[in-house]
Amino acid sequence: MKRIKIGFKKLSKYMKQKMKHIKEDHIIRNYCKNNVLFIAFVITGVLNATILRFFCMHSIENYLSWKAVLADFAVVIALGSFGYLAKPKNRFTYLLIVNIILTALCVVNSVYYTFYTSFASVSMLSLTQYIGDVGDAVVENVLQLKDMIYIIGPLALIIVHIRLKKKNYYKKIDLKSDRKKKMIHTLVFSGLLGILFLVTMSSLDVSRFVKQWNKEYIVMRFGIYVYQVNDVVSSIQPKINSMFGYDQANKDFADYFADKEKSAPNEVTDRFKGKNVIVIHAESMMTNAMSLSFNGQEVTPNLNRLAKEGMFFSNFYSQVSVGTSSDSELTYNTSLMPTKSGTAFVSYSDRTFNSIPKLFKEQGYFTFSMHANNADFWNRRNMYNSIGYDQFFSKADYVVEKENVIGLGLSDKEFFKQSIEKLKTINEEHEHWYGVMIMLSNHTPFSDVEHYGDYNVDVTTTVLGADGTPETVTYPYMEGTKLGNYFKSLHYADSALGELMVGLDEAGLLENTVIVLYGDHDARLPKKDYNRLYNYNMETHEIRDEEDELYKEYDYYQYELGRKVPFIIWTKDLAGTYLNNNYTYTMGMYDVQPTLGNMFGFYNKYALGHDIFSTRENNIVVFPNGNWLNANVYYNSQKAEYLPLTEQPITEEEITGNTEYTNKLLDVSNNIIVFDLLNPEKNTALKEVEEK
Ligand code: GP9
Ligand code: MN
Repeated sequence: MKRIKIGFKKLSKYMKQKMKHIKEDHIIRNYCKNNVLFIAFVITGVLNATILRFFCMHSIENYLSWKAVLADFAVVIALGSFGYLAKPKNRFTYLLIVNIILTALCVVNSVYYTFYTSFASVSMLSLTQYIGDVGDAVVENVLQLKDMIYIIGPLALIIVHIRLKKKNYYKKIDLKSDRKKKMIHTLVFSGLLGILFLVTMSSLDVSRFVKQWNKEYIVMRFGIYVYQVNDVVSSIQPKINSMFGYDQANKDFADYFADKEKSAPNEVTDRFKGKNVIVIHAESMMTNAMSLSFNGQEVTPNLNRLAKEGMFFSNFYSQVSVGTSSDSELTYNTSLMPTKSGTAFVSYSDRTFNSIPKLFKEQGYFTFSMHANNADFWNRRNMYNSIGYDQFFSKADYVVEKENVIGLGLSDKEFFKQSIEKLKTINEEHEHWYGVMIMLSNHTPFSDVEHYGDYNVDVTTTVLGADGTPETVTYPYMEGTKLGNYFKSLHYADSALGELMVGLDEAGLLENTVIVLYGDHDARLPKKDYNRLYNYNMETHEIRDEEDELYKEYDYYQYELGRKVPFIIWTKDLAGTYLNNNYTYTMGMYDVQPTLGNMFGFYNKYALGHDIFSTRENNIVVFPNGNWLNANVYYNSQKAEYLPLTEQPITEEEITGNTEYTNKLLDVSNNIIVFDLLNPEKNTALKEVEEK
């Protein structure tokens, strides 16, 4: 302790001396005097980046985000530091070139933002072939005065340079100082700013930076320059991944699919052939909430009605990785698993996919997706070309009034209302159509509580008061918890679903239509909230502890098994027919494509899942982290242990066999995407496998 005190005293003495030295020797003034050009370079670079944020994000905390300003300073100073290596007379040229590049970045992003409300990516350079077609329109309609303002940066630098030259500045400075030393000092300073920036990063910052899809957020927190570096790295990574191991991947692919045969027809084969389809991507809807009620009111009455009247798969799992919504769309559409690194939607959007829309298109369907969010979220704008939709209705196609916004964007109720109008036109123009509606309101962190409408997750009960008269008492139960807010949010989304069904029916759009609904992934809620949900004692209004014999443990396995999401296939006339059931087969998102394929008459040999009516009780669901699940057992690959789900004895062979199957499947899936193995031009084995 004493030592620390002495050390601290010494340090503060040293700092004081240094500060005195800086003050007395006019170090800052001299530095500024000797580095006018460099300072002008730094200020213009940072200013341009700030102006860009100002025009794109209209709130002060965004464009004056100190984190972004700090990052901009660190990058611009680092880039400028190399200028010190050049002789003073060449230094201007270097700084001007860098400044022009940074300015160009701001101009491109400014124009791009006006066009797409998002930021540019180098991966889009492959789309430059289309620029010729739209070039004139861009100049006429989009290039505005605000996009030109950044040019003031290089102009200011040139003016500063001319004035300095006149004053013979370049002859006076730097003659004695060591250029290399100056460069290193400047670089170290920028490094210190970088470290300061890093330590202020929150876990949300890190996660969004790694996932890379929320471009607005990255620019807002990291600045445009860091965003662009991040973007370049993420664009190169898939190319590096696909450089090595192609031959082995190709061979494994051929072996894996060599003996695969189409399963025999069953009672649902071609059952819905030729019908129109509406797919509802139900954001964060979970199966376990379907059986819950608060104060006698179900959390999801409309979802429950669809489940009761249709084909309900109550043991259905999403198989997402870090790509959440986009991973579920990938697996749903292609029957492939999420990639091992990056996300397929962001890093591998140019690959070939045998997707549901493409297979419907072969039958003459018009295919589309509707989602009232920015089209660049999860890189949907690009990926949807590879998935093969004919049309994508995104935020730009919806009227988003402020009062209709919940959470991330346009409320589900308003989204459905406007979508029905679009659907009416599609229905008039196309004989067969297949469309997906992606919901948005029920999204983490479920905190927009005041917009969800009235739904209480407390317990209201009547007790007899001291004088014998009945009294109404309310206990909080799930009120104030994240899970409680989720139920409120889910209840809102469910009511939007109810309104959609009514609206579709009124528009006559349910007559020849199959509704397919899937929960995209679980709500990723804290385990302790589930503990409260399942261990709340309704008599004492306390939480049961482990000592209590009624205590229900919500451990790792309960949590994993509780991540089930609903999968429902519904038509207006299905209730009461032989198909109207609760199907309890263990099923995953990758089984959807083959299952729908069997019902609608299409087939993809390279699906990794199975038609559930062919596998039934023998189905297996694998997860991106190597865990797997079948009717008998849930296997935890991280701990190499498992939870038996039935009384049936589990053999060592079953565990090792299924674990090998899982690893192989994940490898093959990853290789298909990384090496673009479904592209006949890239995969020489494809034709051979096809012919077998
Ligand atoms: C974004 C929406 C939500 O447009 O689909 O994505 P998520 O955060 O669930 O992956
Ligand atoms: Mn989602």
